[in-house]
Amino acid sequence: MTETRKVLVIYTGGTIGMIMDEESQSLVPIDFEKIFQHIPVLESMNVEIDHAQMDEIIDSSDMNPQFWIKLVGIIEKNYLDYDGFVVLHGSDTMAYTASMLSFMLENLNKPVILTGSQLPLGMVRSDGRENFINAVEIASAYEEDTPIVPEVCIFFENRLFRGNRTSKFNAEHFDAFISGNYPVLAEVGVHIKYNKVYIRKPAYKALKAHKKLSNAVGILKLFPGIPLSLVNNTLAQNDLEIVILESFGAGNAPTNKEFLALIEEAGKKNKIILNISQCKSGEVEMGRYATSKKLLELGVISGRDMTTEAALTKSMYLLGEGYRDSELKRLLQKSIRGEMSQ
Ligand code: ASN
Repeated sequence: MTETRKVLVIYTGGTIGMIMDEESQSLVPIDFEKIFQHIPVLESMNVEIDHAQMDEIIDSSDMNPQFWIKLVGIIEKNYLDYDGFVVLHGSDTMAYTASMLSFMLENLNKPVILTGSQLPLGMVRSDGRENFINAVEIASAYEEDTPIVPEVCIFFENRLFRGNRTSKFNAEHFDAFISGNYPVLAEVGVHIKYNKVYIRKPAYKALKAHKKLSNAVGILKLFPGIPLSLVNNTLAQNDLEIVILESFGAGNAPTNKEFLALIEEAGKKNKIILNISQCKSGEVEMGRYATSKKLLELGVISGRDMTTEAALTKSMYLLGEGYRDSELKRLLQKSIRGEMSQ
C-alpha cells in the first residue's frame, strides 16, 4: 500500500470555478466548496486533499503583486505540512503567476502545480475536471520520499510544463499553453510519462519565500512604424528601472538614428534594457544581424530564450530583492530557476 500523500489546493479564481450570472450574462467566480462538488471522484484518490481559498477570488486578469505575495504566504505557511500544492488559477495570466512563483519560492522542493480550464467546471464538456484530477495526481507523485516534480509547473490538457517557460497562446482550444523553448515535463495518456531528464533536481535546502516585489518594470513591444513618442514615453519614464524590449526575431530592432538615440539616452540614465524576442520559440542573439548589433553596442542586454512572462517577473523579483547595476545585469542574463537555457 503506497503512502497517502497530502495536497493543499489553493483556489484563486478563474474560469474553472465560474458560473454564468443570469443578471449580467457574464461568467463570475463561485466559492471553492461548490467546485469540489463537481468532482466527487477526488475523494476516492489515495490523496488527502485540503483546500485554502484566497480572501478574494478573481478572474486572473486582475492578478497583481499583492495577490502573489499572499499566495506565496499561504504556500510558505503550509509548506512543511503538505507534500504538494495545486493552485487553481485563471488561464489568462497563469504563465505570469507560474513564472513569479518560481522566483519567489527559492529552494522549492515540492510540486506546485497550477491548473485551470477553458470551460467552467459546471459545464458538461469542461476541461477542468481532467486538469484538476491530473494536477492532484502530479502534485502527490513521489518516488520513495522524493517528489517527482519539485518545481512550479502548469498542467493543462494532458501536458505538464515548466511554469517559467510557458505562455498562453490559445484562447479557444483546451490546449492553451506553449513552452516554445523547453520540452514538456510530462505527458498524460494511459500513463503519466515524466521526462525526468528535464525536471529540476530536488533542492534539499530550506525553502526561502521571497515577498518583496518591485513594479519598476515596463514592456516596450516593437512594431513596424512604432511612433518615437511611444518609445520615448516608455524609456524616459523615471519610475522604470528595467524596460523589457520585445524585439523582432532573433532580437532585432529598427536602425534609424532617432530610435537608437532614445535607447542610448535611456542607458545613460542607468535604465536596463532587456531584449526579449516576440517569437514564442528561438532566442535573442544580439550581433547576429546588423539590426541588433547596434543594440549590443548601446548596452542592451540579452534575455536570450526567456518568455516575456519570465523576464517581467524575474525583473520584478530581482529589483524587489534589492539587486542593482552589474549584479542585476548578471542575474538577468543567467538562469536562476531554469527560466533560460544555460
Ligand atoms: N478570464 C479567465 C481567467 O483567466 C480565463 C480562464 O480561466 N480560462 O481568469
